[in-house]
Amino acid sequence: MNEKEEIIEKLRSGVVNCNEEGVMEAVHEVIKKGFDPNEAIERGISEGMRVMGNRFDKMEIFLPELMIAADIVKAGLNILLPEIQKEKRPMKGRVVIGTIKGDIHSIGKDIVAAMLQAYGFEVYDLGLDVQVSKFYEQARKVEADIIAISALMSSTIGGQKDAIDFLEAMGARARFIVMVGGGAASPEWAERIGADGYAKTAAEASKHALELLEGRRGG
Ligand code: B12
Repeated sequence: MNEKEEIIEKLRSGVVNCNEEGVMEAVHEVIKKGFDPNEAIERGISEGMRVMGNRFDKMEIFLPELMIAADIVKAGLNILLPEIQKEKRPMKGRVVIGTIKGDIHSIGKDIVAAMLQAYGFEVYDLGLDVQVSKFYEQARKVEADIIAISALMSSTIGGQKDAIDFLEAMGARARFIVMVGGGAASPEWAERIGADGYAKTAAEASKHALELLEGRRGG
């Protein structure tokens, strides 16, 4: 294993083993050695969180352990996300992003927001538990191109449809590209509610956002 792979593995296993010290050491090594922070987040930290998510689903771990892992992830992201934002690229478009009302899952959304920034988007992050009308209000205010909505629970996913219906009701649906994602969403769901795009990971979301925007601008 080369040095970069070792650090990525240290990030992944650090999250899985709730080893905050190990994750922090690895995060600082990523910066010191000049490795790509996107890759460290996607293949290291996010992957570790996905493993923990699956263990939680299978009841191999319980909520306290999951919350410790989530806190470690957030601490690591707090240091790595600003590194991504340092990479200046030409502005591609504006995105308003948030986790839908009733839903406080923020990790995936934060990663998507950071990755979009890395791809050159100007990102306005509304945070979590965001009311449907807020997406429209902020998008109108900043003249956004894309509204991106995250939902992780079957009890909150309906909010993505409500947000699209709200845009329709305001006569503004055609003005914005709407992307949906998060554990509860799927390509079928996106199609059913009339969203313009769906993606499974932050990297896919960023690529797809560019494609959708280029499509709208006529290539
Ligand atoms: C971490 C976690 C928590 C943490 C959240 C910490 C935080 N600050 O975010 C805590 C412990 C607080 C928590 C609380 C709860 N949780 Co929880 N949680 C999870 C868990 C384990 C992982 C989520 C995560 O962070 N994954 C890692 C990230 C990187 O992945 P991701 O979120 O999927 O995001 C990626 C993609 O989806 C995509 N993406 C994300 N957003 C978007 C948006 C767009 C536009 C696009 C294109 C793409 C995209 O890109 C991301 C990066 O690659 C999931 C289980 C799971 N397997 O997902 C349960 C899970 C989501 N939680 C669940 C539940 C029920 C709850 C609670 C009600 C309590 C409970 N009983 O466990 C509360 C919710 C309170 C509320 N009102 O929201 C359920 C939901 C069930 C359902 N289907 O309805 C799940 C599925 C667990 C389960 N199987 O029971 N949770």
